[in-house]
Amino acid sequence: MAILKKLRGKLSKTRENLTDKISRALKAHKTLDEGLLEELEEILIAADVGVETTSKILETVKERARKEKKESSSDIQEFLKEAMLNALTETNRSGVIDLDSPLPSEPYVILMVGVNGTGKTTTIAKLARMFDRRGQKVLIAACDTFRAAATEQLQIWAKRVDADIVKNVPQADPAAVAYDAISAAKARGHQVVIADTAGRLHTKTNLMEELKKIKRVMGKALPGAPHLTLLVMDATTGQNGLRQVKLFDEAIKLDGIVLAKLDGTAKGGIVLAIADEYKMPVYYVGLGEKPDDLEKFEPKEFVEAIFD
Ligand SMILES: Nc1nc2c(ncn2[C@@H]2O[C@H](COP(=O)(O)OP(=O)(O)OP(=O)(O)O)[C@@H](O)[C@H]2O)c(=O)[nH]1
Ligand SMILES: [Mg+2]
Repeated sequence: MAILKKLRGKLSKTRENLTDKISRALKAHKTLDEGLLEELEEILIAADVGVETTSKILETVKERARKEKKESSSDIQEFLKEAMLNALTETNRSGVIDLDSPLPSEPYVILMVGVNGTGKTTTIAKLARMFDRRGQKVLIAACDTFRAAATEQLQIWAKRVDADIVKNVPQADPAAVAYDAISAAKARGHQVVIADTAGRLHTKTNLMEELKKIKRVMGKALPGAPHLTLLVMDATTGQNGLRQVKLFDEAIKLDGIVLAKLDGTAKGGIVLAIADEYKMPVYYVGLGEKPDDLEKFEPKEFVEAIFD
């Protein structure tokens, strides 16, 4: 499968750091003894799988090895793979909207949030490209009115991916931009609205209040909007990033995550921690800086890509 091949290439750092090390450890130990378990624990934690998730995974592996009386390297590897897949799929995925299917509402409004520099604006361009390729008209709302040059950056992206844009003057109220964008999309027949927002620290209460306001005002422009609120996380930030999930979710209720910059990290194990600790689905992963470098996150493909 072409996509699996691409994923494999892009995830090479995580493969080297996680699965290659696991293979070596399995080869060095012949049985699932304490020494091997400790080594596996170290490897998983170093790849950002998270302490709790790691012990859960290893517990499952140990239990299966004991029950099925199998502990060859290939058996253990298979058990590990399955335990990881389980951790990835035991999220609230039942509520996950498949953006490949016909959109449940038009315009379909997506709100993108996250701390500074995680990849929000780039991800918006990538999503816009994806919708455009399917013939869905996209309007981007330039709600980052805070950072100088944010609107220009977005405008360049919009042009590249054939999306329309609604903007306002610097320091304008981002909620007002969101309102105008949704009204424009309704009037001009856009199927998708994607709102860019300024990067903000999850610990800054006033900035989180601003996001709440954007959400509220979106709902006034179109009942039910935003339909999807996504947190863009930077895969290279590691365990610290996990607190972002919690605090953004508490403030504005997230539907899921986009994990950007997965190509640049050896610590791709972070997806396991997100899924297992927060039961939060990862919708997409960013695999580069270009508009086509976005892939839908499929747990099975991900595990295959890092193991085989
Ligand atoms: N390698 C890689 N780089 C990425 C990816 N996504 C974004 N970037 C880079 O990360 C940097 C920041 O991206 P932006 O999209 O501007 O991030 P942002 O969250 O909008 O930033 P602020 O608006 O300042 O909060 C840029 O240099 C992007 O090219 C990705 O998936 N992979
Ligand atoms: Mg931005």
